[in-house]
Amino acid sequence: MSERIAPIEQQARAAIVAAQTTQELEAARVRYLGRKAELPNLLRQVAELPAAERAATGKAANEARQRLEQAIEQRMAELAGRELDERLAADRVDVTLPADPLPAIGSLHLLTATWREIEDVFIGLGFNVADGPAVETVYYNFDALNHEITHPARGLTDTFYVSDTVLLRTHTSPVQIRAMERQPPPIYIIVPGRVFRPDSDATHTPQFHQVEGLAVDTDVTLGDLRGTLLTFARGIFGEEREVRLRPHFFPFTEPSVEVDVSCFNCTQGVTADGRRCPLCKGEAWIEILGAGMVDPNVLGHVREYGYDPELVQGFAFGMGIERIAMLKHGVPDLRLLYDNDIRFLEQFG
Ligand code: 2NL
Repeated sequence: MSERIAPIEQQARAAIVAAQTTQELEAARVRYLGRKAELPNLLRQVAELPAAERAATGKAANEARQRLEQAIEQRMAELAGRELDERLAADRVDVTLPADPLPAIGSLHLLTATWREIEDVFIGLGFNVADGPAVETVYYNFDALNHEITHPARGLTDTFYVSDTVLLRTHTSPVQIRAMERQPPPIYIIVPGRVFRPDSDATHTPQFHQVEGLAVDTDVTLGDLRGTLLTFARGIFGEEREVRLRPHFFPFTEPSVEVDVSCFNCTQGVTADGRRCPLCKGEAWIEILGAGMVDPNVLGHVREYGYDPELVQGFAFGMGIERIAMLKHGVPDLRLLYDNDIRFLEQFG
């Protein structure tokens, strides 16, 4: 029996060396050392040998098995290492490559886009963009802007008060007072920003956005205001637009006007299919903002900074960014701007 051991071992060694994958090597292990393999079978038969042969044959077979097990283990480590290297090389990802297809990169929110479009028009006219604090004092928000002590906007129901003298700004006008304190005339600025009023219904949110504008110089007229707003209306709503100024009242301007833009959805209040225009309600005009000539009393509050109402005058205007965006894009409900429904947001890429 002992003479059969060496050829089996040799054959097994050849198979171990020939195995090129861990799978092939595992198959060789089963074939040469498995339950039904020749060498283990031989080992089981050792017990039946004559006593004189038993020890030497058993020892030889056992040592052959141990050598094979060791050889398999060694080869297994080698092949497993090689396979891991190959897998790592094949799976390598260059994280600096662009994804394919390119992922959606999102878009500006309609309010942000509108904010920037408005800025662009006024920057084109030579205005600078200013900003300032959202938490203001009663002085900058009302007193310096010629709001009578009895003006309803000053009441607790129309303004978020932090204390008797501190509030959340109800418009961005206070920034314009602050700007005049820092810079003598001429001044041409617009002030976009977040403002706060305690209204909350289908057409009002307690937080919204405004752009105000201010021009103070020598020889500034209502005609300059009209021309500025006409350029604005055409820049935002289309080159065919006209503007119309109607008398109004604001505490900080005198005279004051409300400004309409000619409807961009109809002609003379009638749509192309002959019906009353739903956008302007058949009026042919749409109100877009309020404006006026800066009240000399307002300039009086910054007289010491170079704004003598006898020497300079100015115009000012204010508009709601939400309103401009909704009119321009036909958004039917203010809340759509704040719900962040992806189906709405994606329409303004
Ligand atoms: C409106 C009307 C307006 C102003 C805002 C203003 C600012 C200063 C001086 C004078 Cl510092 N006026 N701002 C003037 C007229 C109208 O806003 O309906 N906004 C939505």
